[in-house]
Amino acid sequence: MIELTTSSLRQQQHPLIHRLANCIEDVWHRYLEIEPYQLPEDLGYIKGRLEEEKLTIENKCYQSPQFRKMHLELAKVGKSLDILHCVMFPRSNYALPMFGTDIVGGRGQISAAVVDVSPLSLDKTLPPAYQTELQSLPSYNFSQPREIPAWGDIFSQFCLFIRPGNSEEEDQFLKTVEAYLTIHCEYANRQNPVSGEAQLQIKAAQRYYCTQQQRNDKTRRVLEKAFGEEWADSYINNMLFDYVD
Ligand code: BLA
Repeated sequence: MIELTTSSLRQQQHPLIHRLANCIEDVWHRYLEIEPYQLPEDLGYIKGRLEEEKLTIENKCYQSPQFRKMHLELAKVGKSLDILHCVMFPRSNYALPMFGTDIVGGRGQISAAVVDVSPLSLDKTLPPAYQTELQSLPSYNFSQPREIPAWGDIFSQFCLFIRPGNSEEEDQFLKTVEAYLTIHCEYANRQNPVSGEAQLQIKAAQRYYCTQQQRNDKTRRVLEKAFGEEWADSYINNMLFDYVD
């Protein structure tokens, strides 16, 4: 049932969002042993009101041996705003970065397209083998890079944050996300679990990542207008950026 409604929402969204949603699911299925992740009953398909416009949210969630929660969210606000949000939360016994991507657009134009694999280590760097793979990707000069906000100190040097200027740049963004995601899944498959002190550090770093993301006022404002302050706060803390202590 959720499967069907999810497929229908992406068909109404900006083509880049539709393509990226398909791409993310394809890579997940190809590389990882995924299983469904049980969402709280009322959070699969959500409708609210943003001023006079309808806000619809569709959530898809999976888990795998390495990932506690792999969350793909599509949201549509009336005819004016289309959103894709995706985060892969590693289990705390896997020393993996956080993969995250967000696309925000409306009326045919994407205003923000961001992707990163954010380090969760104390020294805030990615593992050397991981860096080597990212560095070997072809570089591309996007015409409209955007400035990372202050809370974005969680992002790596490989964070890509742009406003795509044309369809070629949209294609390049999609290719970059696919490449980051593929490197991420292949790297995850090569890792062995860690324990003890290392696991405590991973938990602390995930908590910091989530508390910084929770400070994104632009996300908060959209959700507050449609659902009110209390619901938005709970959704951000428990669904978008939850952490395990
Ligand atoms: C920006 N996120 C935004 C913007 C909106 C949202 C409206 C402003 C767009 C713009 O400035 O052009 C809204 N994003 C949402 C909503 C949801 C969402 C409502 O995901 C969910 C329902 N955000 C993430 C993740 C990353 C991220 C995983 O969720 C990165 C890995 C980044 N979004 C991000 C950044 C900005 C943004 C860096 C720009 C913030 C700014 O410029 O202040």
